[in-house]
Amino acid sequence: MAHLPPVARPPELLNMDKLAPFVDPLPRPPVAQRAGQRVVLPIREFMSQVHRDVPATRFWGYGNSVPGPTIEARSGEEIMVEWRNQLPARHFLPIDHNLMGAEKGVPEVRTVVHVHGAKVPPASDGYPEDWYVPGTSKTYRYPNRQDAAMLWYHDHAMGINRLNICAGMLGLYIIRDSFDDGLNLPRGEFEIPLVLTDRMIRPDGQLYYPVSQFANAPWLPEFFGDAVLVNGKLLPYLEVQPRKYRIRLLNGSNGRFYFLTLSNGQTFHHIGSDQGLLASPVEEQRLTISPGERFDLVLDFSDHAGEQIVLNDQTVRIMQFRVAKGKVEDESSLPPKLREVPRMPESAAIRTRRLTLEEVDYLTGEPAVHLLDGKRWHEPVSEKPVLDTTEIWELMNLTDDTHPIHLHLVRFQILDRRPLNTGVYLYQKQIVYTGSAVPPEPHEAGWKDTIRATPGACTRIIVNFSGYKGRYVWHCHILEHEDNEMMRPYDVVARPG
Ligand SMILES: [Cu+2]
Repeated sequence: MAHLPPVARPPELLNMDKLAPFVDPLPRPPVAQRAGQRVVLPIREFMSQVHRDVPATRFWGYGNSVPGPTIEARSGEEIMVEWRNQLPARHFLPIDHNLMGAEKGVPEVRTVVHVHGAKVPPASDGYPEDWYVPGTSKTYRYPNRQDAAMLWYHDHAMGINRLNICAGMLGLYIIRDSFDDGLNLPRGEFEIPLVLTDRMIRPDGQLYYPVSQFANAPWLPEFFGDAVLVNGKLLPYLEVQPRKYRIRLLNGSNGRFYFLTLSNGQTFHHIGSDQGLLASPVEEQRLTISPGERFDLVLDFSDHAGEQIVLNDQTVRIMQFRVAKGKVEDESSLPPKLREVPRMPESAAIRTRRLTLEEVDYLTGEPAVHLLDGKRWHEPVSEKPVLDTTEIWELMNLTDDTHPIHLHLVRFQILDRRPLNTGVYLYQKQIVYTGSAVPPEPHEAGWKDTIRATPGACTRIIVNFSGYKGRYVWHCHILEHEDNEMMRPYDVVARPG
């Protein structure tokens, strides 16, 4: 079992049960302004109200909103983004100086931006050690040579990533292409981004980040807040017409998984995964989304005129859809066939890597660390796939938790998950499967960049390492794990000879 450090008693927090529900309209993040191919985004401190009855909250984010302005780009059209660090000199969330890259003496406030899901040259990928301090800026190049998909940008600074993202440093990045346009899916005002982030909020509106009882080692292995922000608001409502909507959903939370249903039992038409459209829509009544994942959905309210429908996470209310009465013309489509997703055959792989996900508990009572392949961040690079080759990565999860694993640069497909005897593997390094391989769920059968590696199982993914040579990272997207060693560099290398 996980060895958890003792948690310091949190201060009084906002009582979510006493908060008036559905009094704030759902905000839509603004679209980032462009001057030609260029975007400039300041990273700064600002105040924003999360609820009508709660005093304004201090955030650190992009532009003036959480989520930040949405960057819109066309597939194949290169853009440049200048990310300006205009943050204050002191951090307002608890830094743990024992974590890799956050040692004493390293500047407290630093940032570097990664566009999650983007295929970019290494110098623009936001390598965690490429952070920079307030008063400086970096301009990154995004070639956008990839299919239409909803990506997202966020902080990736070494050792404080969980704090920076918790403070508000995230936003959406949407790539569009003519194929997607041609499907006539709901668009414009009928396309709604939904960004879910859970937070702990004090009655005075300010963010709280939990700490251990050790003043010199405040890191905790997980963060779950009971205040779930949707596009930066608590319990918002959205007025909709009785017609189809396209919902672009991101789980931008540090560690929370959501289990989403609609109060009227209505189905979600799942049309796309992290890296773009599925082959055909998948009907679901319950969605499970892990940190970092994106779901592209169509919701059809045409049979629900006049209804008030609540989006729930298990038993917790998240937001409300208010469907107008009457009938409207809906010229949009939900095609039965979307985009072809050619299955990558296992025979395409030139090598298979077996990589463990492990949790190490210290007998001394120190907090656990999570490791990839038993290695820490600073150990020599061990994964060096050759450019334009295909590999199978076997993610052997020997822990009791699901870890959402994300690889930078690439898109991949999941082959299967197979339960195994973790004890035998840990102590004898032998694989004893305890069941047969389970194929991906239908909504996972498209292109992915973040995959749930389930506990006590081997999750196999197949990856073509195309795009660029150079150094990237792969990591768990539970940010508390990522900040404490559950991240490794990997190199895409030239073909030998
Ligand atoms: Cu993890």
